[in-house]
Amino acid sequence: MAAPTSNKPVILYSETTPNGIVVSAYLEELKDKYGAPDYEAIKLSIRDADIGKVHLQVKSPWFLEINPNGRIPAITHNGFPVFETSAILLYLSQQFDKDHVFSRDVNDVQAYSQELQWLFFAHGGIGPMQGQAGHFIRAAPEKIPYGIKRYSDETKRLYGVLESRLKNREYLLDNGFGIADIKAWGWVRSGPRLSIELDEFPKVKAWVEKIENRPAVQRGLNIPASN
Ligand SMILES: N[C@@H](CCC(=O)N[C@@H](CS)C(=O)NCC(=O)O)C(=O)O
Repeated sequence: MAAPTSNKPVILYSETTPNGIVVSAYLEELKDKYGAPDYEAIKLSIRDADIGKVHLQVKSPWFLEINPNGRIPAITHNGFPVFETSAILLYLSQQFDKDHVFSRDVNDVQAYSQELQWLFFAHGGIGPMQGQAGHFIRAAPEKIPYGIKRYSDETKRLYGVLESRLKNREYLLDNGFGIADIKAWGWVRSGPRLSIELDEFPKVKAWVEKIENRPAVQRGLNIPASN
């Protein structure tokens, strides 16, 4: 079966997970600031049990054409596919954040590098480590204390890096709230679900709360809506 169609310029394929919500929150931020992009959110199943049975499943052949990695989130913009959360955030910034409200100008070499550094830190560090902690704590068929400890400790260490970064600044970059914050926030907000309490990291806790209070972010948490 073919990909679902839409007459909107941007289609978001997602689910309300730590990776999914960063893209929906950012799309809502862009809409608040610029009134664009107009987009449609399509909810995909990430359940293995739905493979081959449910058309809107991440391993469906039509979706693998959009994201060969078979994971949410992904977008298409006028038919052009983009996958990986941070690549999506950067792409949407170049297309829609024309005043560099949420993202740095590639020509401002150091500011842009700072943005990439924190995006990569969150994308390559917090996401995978916390994802593995979640797997060993909640999903693994057997309880493996070594795996639980290794990934929980590493996640806490990374939160410690954020804590020191936020000691003298409100947001991760010098120039205020933006895509690096959104990317890291998506995971850090759910640390407590893995018993990684944010009270240990007061600056991080305050930063999460500030981001969470943004109306666009609140809307993003529920996009795509449940069926
Ligand atoms: N590195 C990817 C990670 C995406 C990811 O792991 N997505 C999860 C949900 S949060 C998923 O689609 N899992 C389905 C599967 O593994 O089959 C990104 O940043 O976009």
